[in-house]
Amino acid sequence: MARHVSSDDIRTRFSLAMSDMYRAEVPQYGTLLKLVADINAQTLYHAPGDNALTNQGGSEMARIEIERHGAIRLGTAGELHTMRRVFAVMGMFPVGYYDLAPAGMPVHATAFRPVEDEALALNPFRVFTSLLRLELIEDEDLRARAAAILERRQIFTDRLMTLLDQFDADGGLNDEDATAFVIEALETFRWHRHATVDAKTYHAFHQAHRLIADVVCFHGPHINHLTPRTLDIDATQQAMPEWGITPKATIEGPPRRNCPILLRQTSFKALEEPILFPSGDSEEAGTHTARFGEIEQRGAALTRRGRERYDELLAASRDTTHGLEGESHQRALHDAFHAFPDDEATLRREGLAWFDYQPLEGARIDDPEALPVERDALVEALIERNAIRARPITYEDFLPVSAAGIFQSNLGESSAQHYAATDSHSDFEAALGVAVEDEFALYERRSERSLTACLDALGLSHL
Ligand code: OOG
Ligand code: NI
Repeated sequence: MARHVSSDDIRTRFSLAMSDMYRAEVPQYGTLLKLVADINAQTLYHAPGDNALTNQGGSEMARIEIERHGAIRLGTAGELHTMRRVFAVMGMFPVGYYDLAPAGMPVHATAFRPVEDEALALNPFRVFTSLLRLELIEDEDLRARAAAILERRQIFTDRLMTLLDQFDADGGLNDEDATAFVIEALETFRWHRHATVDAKTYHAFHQAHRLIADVVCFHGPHINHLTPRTLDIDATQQAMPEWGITPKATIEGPPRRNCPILLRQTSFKALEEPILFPSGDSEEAGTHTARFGEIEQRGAALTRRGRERYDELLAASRDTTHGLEGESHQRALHDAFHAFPDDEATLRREGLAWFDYQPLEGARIDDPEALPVERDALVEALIERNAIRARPITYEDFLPVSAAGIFQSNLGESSAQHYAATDSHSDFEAALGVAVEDEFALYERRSERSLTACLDALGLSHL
């Protein structure tokens, strides 16, 4: 039997193919890639060898060039279930649950992404995948029509379904089948110029919520953006107009800091694209806005405690940042985050961010009995003695408040509606067919493993 291609390889083949497809479909995405590559090269050129911006080391720098995230919006539980199987072929698993209803979006979501260190280092491709919550559509008739339309559509090709069964039975795909898989899976993410419903139906859904029209009226869940990772989001945002791109007014997430934390994002507005509605025997021209561009800058993953502090400060910042844009918004946000420590040692000692530990070359401990036994104190002592070094772990996930801001900026501010806060975490997992992984547990495991490896290397595994 021919050898199986690794999931990491299939993921990279797929993400490159998707990037090529999106560049051909949305040329501004290609411009954005060039701009980000330019800014990243300049940032690295001017950065000292070892600094907070680039402190994640060589493997982190290697992945930046191909690092992307994208987003799709699905219509039914069945679609989400099959999508999970599609991503599993690429070594991508559901991490985190994002409820967007409190922010006025009738969807909930997860992020499919690699979870193991080696896979993340090779290519951390992620797809923010939301599922429409039809039960939040108030109009009963509209809800029933949406459900009927979605029930009829098949967003996966027959060949893809066969390949999924084959993958599940054999535990992998050979080279030829992996190539077929990439081609077939790409079809699900492709843009369709032809709406599946007439103009009147489209406008009825659009009126209820623009997101509903986007999910219900097309053959499939077109990829709506692909996001490259920049090393300096402020510089990129500033340069966007010179490159003919108009960014949204504010950067989502935390302010600029010496030690970047979590995720900062900004996007350019969705394009108004020509579409065709079926109309009797002919077609009727219309437009649809869904696809946009986005950039992101990633920093350290926060512990639960750090994240709580972040959420509190962000919520409190609303009082002073409200209505502000651009530089003045960032200044007010910066002030609002004054209380959040901004050096690695304090972030580590106060248990606010996750760190990865590596033994330093030639390090030896001759007096292990002199070391403290308590974990945190031990870590600090080993760092003090130059036996190990600590690096912040990169945040690999998303932020619900920021995601809502990105949704809104391309759907229009008026898109936010009021939905009763009914958490449907368990409905989502029932549709998915598995539980989503807990992002905090993944970071903790990674941190723990790296520390255990350090202790082994230093002959301290008994501690
Ligand atoms: C997804 C928006 C969320 C992000 O980066 O937070 C997102 C969507 O518009 O479908 O992509
Ligand atoms: Ni995004």
